[in-house]
Order: sequence, then C-alpha cells, then structure tokens
Amino acid sequence: MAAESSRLDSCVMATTDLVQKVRAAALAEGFDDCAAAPIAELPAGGRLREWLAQEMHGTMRWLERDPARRADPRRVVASAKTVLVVSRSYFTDLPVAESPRDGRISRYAWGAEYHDVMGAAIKRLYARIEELMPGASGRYYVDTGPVMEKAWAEVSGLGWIGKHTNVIQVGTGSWFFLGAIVLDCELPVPKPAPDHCGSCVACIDACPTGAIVAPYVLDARRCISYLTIEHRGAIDREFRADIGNRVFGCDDCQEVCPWNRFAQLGDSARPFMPAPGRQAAPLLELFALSVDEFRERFRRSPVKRAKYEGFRRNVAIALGNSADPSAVGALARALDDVSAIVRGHSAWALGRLGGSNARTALREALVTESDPWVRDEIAYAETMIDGSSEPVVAS
Ligand code: B12
Ligand code: SF4
Ligand code: SF4
Repeated sequence: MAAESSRLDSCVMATTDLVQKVRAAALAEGFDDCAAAPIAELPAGGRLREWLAQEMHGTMRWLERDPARRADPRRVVASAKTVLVVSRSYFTDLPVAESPRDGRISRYAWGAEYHDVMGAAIKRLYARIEELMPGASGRYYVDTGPVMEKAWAEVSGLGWIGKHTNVIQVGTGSWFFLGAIVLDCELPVPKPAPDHCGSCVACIDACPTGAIVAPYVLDARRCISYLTIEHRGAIDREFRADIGNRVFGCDDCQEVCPWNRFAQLGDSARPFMPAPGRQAAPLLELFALSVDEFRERFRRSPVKRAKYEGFRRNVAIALGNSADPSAVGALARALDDVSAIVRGHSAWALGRLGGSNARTALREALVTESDPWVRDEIAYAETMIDGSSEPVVAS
C-alpha cells in the first residue's frame, strides 16, 4: 500500500469524476449499478440487535457473532469511510415451475453460484479501484462478511428496502444480488432512495407462511427460504403444507411485487440462466438422486448449501404436497433411509398422500423404527390418514 500522504491525496481527489470512473469500472466488471454510502452508525444496527433478541434468526447462529461489527464496518477496517455497494441482476425472464409434481427452485439458484460470479467480479473491481485511487485500501464482501449489505444499499441510494425486506430499485425491481466494498476513502454523499412501497402490502399478503410479521420485518423462522436452505433438522409440521413444491428457497414475496414487473433480462444475468434440471425437475427424479448425483447436478450451484439430507427432506415434503399417488413407493422405501430426518419427513408425506399403501408402509416401518422422533412422525402420519387431528404418540 502507498504512503499515508498519497492516500490522503487520493481521498481528497475523490471527486464526481472519480466516482464516474469507479462506476464505469463496476459496469465493465458486470455489475448493473454501484453507489457509495458514507460510513456512520447504521440505524439498522439497532434493529438487527432487536431482531436477534427476538430470536427471529432461528438457527442462523453465525448472525449473532458480534452484531456491533455488522452495524459498523469501522470495527473491521478501522479507517473505513465509505461502503461502495454494487448490484447485479439474476433475472432470467423465465417462468417458475407451477406443477406440484415438479420441485421449484428459487430464481437466484437457477444458474451459476453467485458467490463465485459476484466474488470474482468484486475482486477485479477492487483491483481497478486501487488503480483509480492509489493508496485506497479496504475489503470486499459478497454475503460472507459482517456487512449489512441491504442497509448500506439503502443508505447509498442504490434502492430502498421493501416491506418484504429485499432491496428494490425503480425500473429494475429486486431480482439482484448485492456486494460491498468497505473503503478508507470518502466519496461524494449520495442522494437517498425514497421508499416507494406506499400503501402496497402485496408481499405480506402473498407470503405462504406469514413470515413478514410486520412491514419490513421478516421472522426468518417462518420463512420458506430459511426453512429449506439454512435450517438443519426437522421442519415444523406447521409449515410443511405451505411449503408446497418449493424444494430450495422461495420467491413468492418478490414474484408479486409490482416493481418486479419492470425487470428485464440483461447481459449481467447470463451466468444465472438455468442449467438443465436446476430451474425445476420432477420431484421423483430429485428424490432418486444419490449423494454423488446430487453433488454433480448442483456443483457450483447455491443449492448445495441445503446439503443432501436437507434437500431430500425438502423433496419429501414437496412429494407429500404433490397429490401424486405414484410417489408412495419412493416415500415408502425412504422409510428405510439412513437419515432419520428423511425417514420422518417421508412418513409425514405418506400421511399427507394417504391411501392403503401408504398406511401399510407406515405400519411396517413402525415395527423396526427405533428413533423416537421418527416414531412420532409415523404415528402422526397415521392419524392424518385416519382423518384425526390429534397425533398419537407411538409407544
Ligand atoms: C441472513 C440472510 C437471509 C435470511 C434472513 C433474510 C432477511 N430478511 O434478513 C434468509 C435465509 C431468510 C434469507 C432469505 C433470502 N435471501 Co438472504 N441474506 C441474508 C444475509 C446473509 C444477511 C441479512 C441480514 O443481515 N439479515 C438480518 C436482518 C435483521 O436484517 P435485514 O433484513 O437487513 O432487516 C432489516 C431491515 O428490514 C430493517 N428495516 C429497514 N427498514 C425498516 C423500517 C422499519 C419501520 C422497520 C421496523 C425495519 C426496517 O430492519 C431490519 C433489521 O435491521 C444477506 C447478505 C448480507 N450480508 O447482507 C443475504 C441477502 C439479504 N439475501 C438475499 C437474497 C437474494 C435472499 C432470497 C431472495 C433468496 C431466496 N430466493 O430464497 C431470500 C429472500 C427472503 C426475504 N423475503 O427476505 C440478497 C438480497 C438482495 C436484495 N435485492 O435485497 C442478499 C443481500 C445476499 C446478496 N449478497 O445478494 N436471507
Ligand atoms: S421468501 Fe417466501 S416465505 Fe420468505 S418472506 Fe418471502 S414469501 Fe414469505
Ligand atoms: S410487494 Fe408492495 S409492499 Fe411489498 S416490497 Fe413490493 S412494493 Fe413494497
């Protein structure tokens, strides 16, 4: 890094012209927009602490780690002055899987792993900034660091945080990723982006699980995106029917947002075009994937974050919601799965599909099943078939 005087010179020279050059570099690296926010204590920091205190983050314990650092990047880069926020569209202009027999994957995960695409582009942009602003230094992040990317995007004027809690831009919508570069240089103060949600509540009404518990507040524990991607272990029965055919993530609140009507396919979203079998695929095909086939199909895809067991759990739930009697055989075989999580959710799915074959499979499984939680799921599934609302605890 250059000497301190050089850094000060370059910071003083952070003029509108320089900002235009940084912006041009960002666009050249594949980003659609870029805006700078001056560092100050984020109001969102207090809200983050409140959100954590209410346990709305569920099992995402990593969010608890040092919230003060998340709210103030100066705790990471002591001399930080600016957060440069970049965005890149993943809107690929294709319809979502409507058939309940197909597994629906969230738009953001149809194509390349965005951490790879955004990470490589932000690294190149950072190198360009070092050339444009000799002496500048900082750090860059895509999701991985303790930076509240949405809050900084709002302060920078790049967009506003909608009631569904994603950042929206006029003319573009919300189908974009964010990245952030924390810099030790000042850039001209941005114009704030006004909130254009107005009296609209379409996202709140559309959420299948009531996860947007108040405007701008998401209870992750109820969010299908959290449940199917981040959450390990059993998914509460309360949410299983509402998960429908979503096997990885959820887009409902964004699908209904009127601002997303303006989204258009651009070059920046090309890497996120769906690879075969990644936008949607028959549930039975997904359920039949071996661990190696799962890894192969979702190599360099965000879907691998769910892990094999979590993905099969999600597919089992979706099969239960599919009303497809031909799924009974595969679910019955899964009552022998090595994973208790897969066995338990398969039992629930059999109960939801119902019928004599499902009942026989559940009864047979109860003879050999020793896991108390799976036994309880089997007993509950039997009550679903009987039409009784009360689960019977297996002895
Ligand atoms: C944890 C996380 C999640 C969690 C929690 C989501 C959430 N809303 O926080 C889960 C797993 C649910 C999730 C889901 C998704 N995520 Co996510 N996620 C993150 C991550 C890693 C951290 C976000 C965070 O700090 N959350 C904590 C809460 C407390 O913060 P917050 O949402 O910013 O909430 C504040 C505001 O809403 C605010 N607020 C603002 N204005 C107002 C006004 C009032 C009156 C009030 C009361 C509050 C308020 O108060 C809250 C507290 O600070 C970010 C990356 C990053 N480092 O920022 C990506 C990120 C937010 N996710 C992203 C995406 C794409 C998604 C999904 C669309 C993926 C999918 N299709 O399944 C869904 C969207 C679900 C939804 N409706 O938000 C993108 C969003 C891009 C965008 N355009 O905004 C990000 C930025 C990743 C990236 N690098 O691009 N995600
Ligand atoms: S992603 Fe789905 S479950 Fe989560 S808030 Fe949006 S609509 Fe609700
Ligand atoms: S659906 Fe309506 S309320 Fe929700 S984010 Fe979009 S404009 Fe705002």
